[in-house]
Amino acid sequence: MILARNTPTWLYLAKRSQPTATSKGRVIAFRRAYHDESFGFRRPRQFTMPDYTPAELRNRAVNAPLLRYADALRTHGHRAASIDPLDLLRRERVPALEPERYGLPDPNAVYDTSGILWTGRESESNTQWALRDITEFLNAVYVGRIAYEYMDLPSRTERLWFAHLLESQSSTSMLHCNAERKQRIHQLIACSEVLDTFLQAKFPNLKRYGLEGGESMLPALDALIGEAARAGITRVVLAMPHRGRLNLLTGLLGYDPAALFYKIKGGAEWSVQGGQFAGDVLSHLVASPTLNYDGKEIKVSLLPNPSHLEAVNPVALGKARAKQYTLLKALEKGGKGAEGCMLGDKVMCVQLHGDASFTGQGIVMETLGLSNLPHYTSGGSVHIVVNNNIGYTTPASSARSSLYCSDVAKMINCPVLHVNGDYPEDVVRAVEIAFKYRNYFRKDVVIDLLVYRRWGHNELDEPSFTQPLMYQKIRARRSVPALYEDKLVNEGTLEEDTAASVRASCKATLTDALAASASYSPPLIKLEGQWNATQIDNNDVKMVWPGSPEAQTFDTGVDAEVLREVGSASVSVPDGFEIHPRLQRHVKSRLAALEKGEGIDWATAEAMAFGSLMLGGCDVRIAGQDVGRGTFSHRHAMLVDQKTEGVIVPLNHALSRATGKLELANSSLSEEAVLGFEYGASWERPDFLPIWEAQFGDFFNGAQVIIDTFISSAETKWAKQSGIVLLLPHGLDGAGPEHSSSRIERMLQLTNDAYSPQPNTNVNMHVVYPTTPAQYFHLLRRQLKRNYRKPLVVAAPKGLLRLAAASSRLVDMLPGTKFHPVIPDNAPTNTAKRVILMSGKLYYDLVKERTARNLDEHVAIIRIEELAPFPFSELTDVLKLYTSNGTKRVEWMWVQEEPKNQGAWGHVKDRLEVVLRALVGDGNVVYVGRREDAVPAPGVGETYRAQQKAVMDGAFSGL
Ligand SMILES: Cc1ncc(C[n+]2csc(CCOP(=O)(O)OP(=O)(O)O)c2C)c(N)n1
Repeated sequence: MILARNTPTWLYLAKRSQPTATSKGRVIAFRRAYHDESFGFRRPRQFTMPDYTPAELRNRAVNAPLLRYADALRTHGHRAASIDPLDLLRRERVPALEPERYGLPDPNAVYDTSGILWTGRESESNTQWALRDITEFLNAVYVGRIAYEYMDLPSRTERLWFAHLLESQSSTSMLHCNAERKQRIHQLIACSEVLDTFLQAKFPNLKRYGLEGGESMLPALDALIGEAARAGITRVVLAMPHRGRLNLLTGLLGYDPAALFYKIKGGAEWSVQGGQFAGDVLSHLVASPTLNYDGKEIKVSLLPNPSHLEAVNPVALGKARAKQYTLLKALEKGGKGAEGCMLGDKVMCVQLHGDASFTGQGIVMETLGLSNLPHYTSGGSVHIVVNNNIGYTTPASSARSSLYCSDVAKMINCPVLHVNGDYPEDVVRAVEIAFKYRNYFRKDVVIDLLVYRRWGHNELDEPSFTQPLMYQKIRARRSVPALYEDKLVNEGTLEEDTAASVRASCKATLTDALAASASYSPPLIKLEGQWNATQIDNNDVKMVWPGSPEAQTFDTGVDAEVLREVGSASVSVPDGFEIHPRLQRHVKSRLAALEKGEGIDWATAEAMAFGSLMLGGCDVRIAGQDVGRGTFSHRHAMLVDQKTEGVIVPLNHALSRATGKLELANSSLSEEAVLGFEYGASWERPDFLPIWEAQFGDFFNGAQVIIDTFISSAETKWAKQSGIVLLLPHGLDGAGPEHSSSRIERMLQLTNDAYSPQPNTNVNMHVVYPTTPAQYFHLLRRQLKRNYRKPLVVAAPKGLLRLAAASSRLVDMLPGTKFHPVIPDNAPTNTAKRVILMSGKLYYDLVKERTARNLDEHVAIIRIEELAPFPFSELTDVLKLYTSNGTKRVEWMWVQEEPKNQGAWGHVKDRLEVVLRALVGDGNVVYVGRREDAVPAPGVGETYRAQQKAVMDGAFSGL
């Protein structure tokens, strides 16, 4: 371990720490084996600290008061530490820190500290310390400008790890501090101040969310990225909000200030060919530079984010994990094997937060909750809360119910380091310690960086309207860079002239860049790296933008032998693996359907889509609550051994020639973070199919922020493609208001689908309501069998999953077959009196009812399977059959089971009119469905049935 090299104590610790299997025992280990490892990931090593030696234990008993005193300092030191630059934290006297309370009244008394303190001098046998020295020592470690909260960690090993590290390296200076490092810190914070001053002078009306007061954020990140690079990490996925973003971009991430000024003056950040790029605001700009620390390269990707604070957190986590898998896969492809590559070895997720948002936003808790879950951990994120103790105008006292803004992180037993941002060297030290923890244990860690905000929320705000006293204090302060400069000059690390020339040179760079911005033109955004070209079905595919004329969909059909091979692999059970007796029927009926080539249900079609993509080298991941079995107990893509609870994914082990993998990620009970995570993963590479399934469709509304601000808009705002699929079980079946509707109307409203036929349809996301397994099969495959990527929202089946009428034949999936946006009626068109246009599961009820009423000859039922983009031309072709010489021969009717203000009606109405007017000059369509309602469906069974009957009666009345 890297740590062991640094100090003798660490060598000692590393030698004494032995990897162990898992603390939870072998059965659980086995149960989790699939979840932790089957998708190619390796679990991080686990460490257990050995017990104290017998002599140490004896001393701990003999000197129990001293032990209590030392532990009190470790536990309560943070309550007295000088961590707040403004000293606004309510600090009380902390009696627990006084030795007298533990029966230790005499400062001169000498105690044996072995097994109690970890002074780093154990090897010198110098364990006899006077109480005065012990007090001084413990106060220096625990009651300084860094405060630690680690004593509540449930892991004894982690607690001891902290105590060892902090006490054996108790110097208040940085772990690796030298003059060069100090000068770099100075350069970063001084230039940050120069930028803020420059922007204020040149663009006084700009909201720049400056970093003044919080400049230590830059050396913090610099130290973190540098430590990561030195430890062998090659990628950092970084998420951050508005505060100080411009300072970070230009100060550390190499963002061209000319581009910044061009943007400030109203220019675009990119130019895009063939897209519908709208761009985003200044405080969401991005950069992905490759930085170099001591010869080690590290690529830092600052992700774009919406204004919704903290919403980007799970996106970053998902991207970081997916990136890790890309690297593992590349290793395996190169025949290197991935054994040496543990989670977090090469990729690190870093999340910056504001104090008010970190405590206030629920997605923070949801994302933290994912951090150590199988299928979700990325090997530990480092969180830095840039804590200015105020949010907009809300003081900490009204922003949180807890003492610290970081307290939410305690729910995952995450250590927290609070550090005073006025002291950049302490900040760097805190960051280095935090990184060591993350890298040793591969778990999340939080740095609460206490700073202040010199101006209002933005520079146009007046903060003393609401915080007059706080701002009196702030205005009386010299800036952080100025104070640090003084310190370095006083200690002789920096010449005054050098300090001045650092600032002058930063200013000159900005002045030149401002002049250059007049002739600046934004770069053409390109599809780079894995997004430039990929392999789909083992063929090289050059990727393009969705709006490009070259954008196309390839054949989604698959050979019958391959379908049969995949289908039977999907239910193959290895010898000795005991599946639940009731699943025997599931296996048999799938095999029988494959044999016959008909009666193929949705789960089989899905498995065949997954497996065929895997054979083509693509990976598939389906995430959400209980997805392995499936909410409706239909999928069973993950089987559980009845004797051991061991888990297999048949497609992974039985489809041996597949080079892609299937990951079934049973998620925590979250929607927003889990969808955000999947969405972040979708940004990683195009040969990957990420699917999020809601337990019931309506629960997506807990993730609405992700859908609004990422899925539906990222291509337009940020030129980001995503092939994510949302499976949202939809349909009224008597289950009441909340399990009936995926609110498909909202998805449709979010699309930019055109109201009339357009030559080039680049809709922001596709919304479909398929009625057959074959349609679903083609849709899933279509997601990857294209040279571009597009989000897909599926109103997914519930009751249809087992409905025999809603099954498909193998021939519907063979080469040459495809997804049909419109499914016509097979009945003769010349006898039809009415054409019912509709979408989704009601089709099967309508067909049954039509036959029951002997109306097969007179009513045509036409399914619109793809609602966005609206299939103008396909529908026109079908409806033409019901017209003669430009006049209508039938009555047009739209039938839906959803209330009128819901379902697809609002979306289709105008578009149907356009189609019909063009065909027959009259766009009139009769609406049949539920009337307007505040709920998607009633909770009273009788009412539901009466309403459903009324819809049916309406559909066939008057014939
Ligand atoms: C979800 C959400 N709610 C409200 C806002 C409006 N808003 C922007 S910044 C801000 C204050 C944020 O405070 P904090 O998280 O402490 O960060 P700071 O601006 O102090 O750095 C608010 C309320 C937002 N952007 N996102």
